[in-house]
Amino acid sequence: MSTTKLNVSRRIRATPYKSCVESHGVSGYSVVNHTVLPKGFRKTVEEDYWHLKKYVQIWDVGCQRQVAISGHDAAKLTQLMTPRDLTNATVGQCLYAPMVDEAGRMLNDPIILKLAEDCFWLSIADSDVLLWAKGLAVGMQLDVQIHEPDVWPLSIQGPLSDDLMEKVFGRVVRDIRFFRFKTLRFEDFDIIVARSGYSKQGGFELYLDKPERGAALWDALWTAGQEFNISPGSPNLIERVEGGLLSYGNEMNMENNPLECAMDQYCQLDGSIDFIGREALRLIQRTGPQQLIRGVIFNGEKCPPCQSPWPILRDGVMVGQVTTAIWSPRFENNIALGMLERNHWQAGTEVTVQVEDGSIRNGMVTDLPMIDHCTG
Ligand code: THG
Repeated sequence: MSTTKLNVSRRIRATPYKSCVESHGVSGYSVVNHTVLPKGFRKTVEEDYWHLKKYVQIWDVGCQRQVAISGHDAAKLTQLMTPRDLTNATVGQCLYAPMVDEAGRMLNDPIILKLAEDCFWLSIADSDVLLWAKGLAVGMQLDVQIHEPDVWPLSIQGPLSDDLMEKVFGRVVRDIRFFRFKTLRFEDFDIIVARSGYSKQGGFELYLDKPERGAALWDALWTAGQEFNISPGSPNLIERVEGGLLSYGNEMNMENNPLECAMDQYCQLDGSIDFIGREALRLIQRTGPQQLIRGVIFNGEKCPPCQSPWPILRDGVMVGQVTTAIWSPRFENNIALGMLERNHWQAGTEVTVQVEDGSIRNGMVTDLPMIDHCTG
């Protein structure tokens, strides 16, 4: 039985997997892209963490909404929206891409799926990309169609993902390369299956476009997953922080640029491609970013959730802010993501963290993803 009291409506949308997550005892939801995101089941976040690193989980990530851009100018508009070079992207490819405004500020960080030469899906994080895309298309008189398709991603994550997926879709799933997708058959319809997902444990994302078959898809995976000790789950905060996976609205927002977000590998600033915000980013690149997202590990008892940024100090002077923090059972320490000012972001830098419960903790800056030797 669900104990949550979140009322859904047409503004806060349910997903096609609603009855499935409820029957598994979902304990709470977040709301992303005006859609519910189930965040917990019967296990604690720590139990979920160990389970995710050992077995396989099924996640309702229907909140990963798609902005579909198609038509003659689809490739042009999609490229205008991101500094990531899409020139050599191939059909069947997924590309993690910062999306910026005219000042080079982060608007979103979607995964772009190239479905055809003239059709792209932006699988978005939590901001209204549809409005930005439509505004650009109208303002620039582009020949495109833009809409939010009735597509509901379902994620299979964990080291046993391949074994589970092979049982449902056949050996072909093993041939899907990282950040590529294939169209596969499920019962009597086709479904896009990508090797991607919001964890570092490996897995797949299934882009269901038949919401009325959501429960059937979930049930088939659930049944096949029994021998692999499958569990219902959700993006795991501990695993995500250790893995250095960023969350739009938490680690970054419209005040940040992608260079601060350590996304320089996704920014083509040599002038060879045309995108909105290019000159602004080139200017920032010339001086280098003033701050950078880094890992922080800090001591003391289990920290509370980070709801407002926590000051990071060095010798009593503020040099950054924690954006997300949680206790890691693997490091047996608190771990965090945070923005560190220049001259203070080098791994090994000793800092203190002002936690929201009033306590002051000793900590150290780490590389991302966090690896064992960071604990010293
Ligand atoms: N899957 C899909 N859509 C999404 C997310 C997702 N939209 C919102 C949000 N998550 C976007 N954010 C991320 C962040 C990191 C990654 C994916 C989406 C990710 N990064 C890899 C890494 O950091 O190791 C590498 C990506 C690459 O090399 O291109 O996977 O999870 N559908």
